[in-house]
Formats: sequence, structure tokens, C-alpha cells
Amino acid sequence: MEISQEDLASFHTALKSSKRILALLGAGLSASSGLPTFRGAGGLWRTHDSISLATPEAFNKNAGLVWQFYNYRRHMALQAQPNPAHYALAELARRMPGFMTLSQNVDGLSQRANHPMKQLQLLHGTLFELRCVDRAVCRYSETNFTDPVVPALEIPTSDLDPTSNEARKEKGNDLDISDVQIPLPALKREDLPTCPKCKTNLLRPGVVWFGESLPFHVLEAAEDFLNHPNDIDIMLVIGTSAKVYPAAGYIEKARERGARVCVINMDETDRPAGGWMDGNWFFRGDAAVLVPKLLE
Ligand code: BV8
Repeated sequence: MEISQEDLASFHTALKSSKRILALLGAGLSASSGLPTFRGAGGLWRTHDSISLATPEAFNKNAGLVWQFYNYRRHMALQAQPNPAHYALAELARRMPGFMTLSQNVDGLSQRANHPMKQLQLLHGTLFELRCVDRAVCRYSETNFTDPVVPALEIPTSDLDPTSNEARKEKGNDLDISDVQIPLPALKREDLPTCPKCKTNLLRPGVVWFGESLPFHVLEAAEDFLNHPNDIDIMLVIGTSAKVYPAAGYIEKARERGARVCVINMDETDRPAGGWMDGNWFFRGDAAVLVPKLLE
């Protein structure tokens, strides 16, 4: 996908004189690392209806199913590698103290690309933190990369992993994640991760589900960045359909602080709500290819 040299030059000119940049990252950033997006071809939402799985109600109703979903995503994320876009964003953070990343992604790839953590806000948490399901009575949480998270969640090797080469060879590149049935043996509650502190409640993935508030410290850090006396020069919107709130709302907030918006997206039609202003940029293509070019 060729991008206009004129647009690239104008972006580079703006980047050179920028002091404060905000980035909103979505699943499209990790697509080239082999992780399916939520809405795109083979996306998780289109097949596993992860909206219905990514809720406290689903967990209360069928924790085994929800754990199979998240254990599978942990497995895939651990198999994946950060791509050049993850590294380019981490590099920008190191050279620009006024750069802040707001990531909707829970896959841990920005962290593994050594993105400075004080400039990385995980809006929707991470697959690799587990916490007690009943925060009102037990504050236990842990960082956890065990795969599978418990033996009962072991994914049989027979199950084609859509990101594996064998799977792609087998099904061709249009393999859809729905070709992979997460094994759904009925799991007993005692098979699932249990809180080692209160010893009664289950552990849950440390992600933000629909209907749950984003972590307070993250909301505060994002507000502090937006409320800084100096304006924001550029708002980078990378690989996101910008449909989930309050995450998507940060684009408009940055615009109100003077930001010019730069969208990097595979799909020409995926533009943030609120109209398209002069001075914005839209670069259509793979974030893993475009982001390093833009931030060099
Ligand atoms: C809250 C963690 C209140 C879990 C996720 C109406 C208006 C406003 C809000 C709402 C509303 N109705 C309901 C709500 C609230 C709801 C919401 O926004 N719903 C949506 C469906 C409308 N929001 C919430 O519930 C939030 N909480 O509001 O709380 C509150 C306050 C106080 C007290 C109590 C409650 C919490 C939302 C967080 C949900 N958790 N993730 C998990 O991951 O399992 S959301 C999850 O989905 C992701 O984190 C991400 O945010 C979203 C998916 O979006 P994308 O990342 O953009 O992915 P998508 O597939 O959609 O798009 C990929 C894009 O990449 C595409 O554009 C594609 O073209 C592009 N692409 C593909 N390949 C590439 C590429 N681009 C570049 N290169 C490529 N190679």
C-alpha cells in the first residue's frame, strides 16, 4: 500500500516540531503479530461473540467458558511477537517525554517491546494480570504468564491455532478464527483458577469488561495529560475502529486541545467520529509497516 509522499512529508514536518503527542492503540496494531482483531476478517467478535464473553455477567454465568476464551487469548498472545510498530512507539516514547500511549490492547505486546511503562496507559487492563473476582472482599491480584493458566484449560494440540503456519497452510490465508473451536469440555468450578488468598473465590482475568469502569489511575493519567497547560500537537489513532468508549472519546478530547489527528488503519472507512478536519492525515495500510515509516 503506497502512501502519498506529500502526506508523509507533511506529517514528518509536524512530528519534528511536536512536543506533545497522544496515541490511541487498537487491535489492528497487533494484527501483523498474528493476533485476530475484534471486528475484522476472522475477528473475535464476529465469531466468538466476545462482547457476550467480555462481561461480568458471562463470567458469573459460565466462568469455565469465559476462562477458555481468555486462556486461548493468553496462549495466542504469548505465541505472538511485538511487531515493528510496537517498537517504533516505544522508541518515540523514549525520545519524547511529552508522548503518551493509551492502549486498548490487553495482549502485552507494547510491554514486551519495552515501551516505557510511565508513558503507557492500559485502558482495558491486561490478559496477564489475574485478580480475585470479588474485589469488595479481597484485593488479591498477581502477574501471571502461566500457559495454560491451569491444567484443565490445556488446549489440545489437535486444535488448529489460527496463527500457526500449519493452520494457514491447511486452510489458506483466509483462515477464520471460527475454524478453531475452543474445546468446550464442561469444566468443574474446582478446575478453574482459585484465589490463593481468600481461597473461596475464583480468579478472573485482569481486563476491563463491558459495563466495568476503567481503572481509576488510568483515567486520572489520561486526564492529567489532556489537562496539561500546553496543547496537544498530534493524536495518533492506530489500528482501531474507535467504537468503544470511553477509549474512543480521547480522540475528540485531544482535538479540543488543538491536536491534528493522524489515523493509521487498514480500512479507509474506519475514521473517528466527529468529522474529518483539514490538517488531519489518514494513512491506509498495515500499522506494522506504516508506523515505523511515520515515526522515523
Ligand atoms: C464503561 C478488554 C462505564 C476485554 C474491552 C454507547 C456509547 C458509549 C458507551 C457505550 C455505549 N453503549 C455501551 C457503552 C459502554 C461500552 C461500549 O463502549 N460499548 C461499545 C460496544 C459501544 N463501554 C464500556 O462498557 C466500558 N466501560 O463504559 O463503564 C462505567 C463507569 C463507572 C462505573 C461502571 C461502569 C468498558 C469497555 C471496555 C471493554 N473491554 N477489552 C477483552 O479484550 O476481552 S474492549 C475491546 O474491544 C478492546 O479493548 C477494544 O477497545 C475493542 C475493540 O476495538 P479495536 O481494538 O478497535 O478492534 P476492532 O477489531 O474493533 O478494530 C480493529 C481495527 O484495526 C479496524 O479498524 C481495522 O480496520 C484495523 N486493522 C486491522 N488490521 C490492521 C488494522 N489497522 C492497521 N493495520 C492492520 N494490520
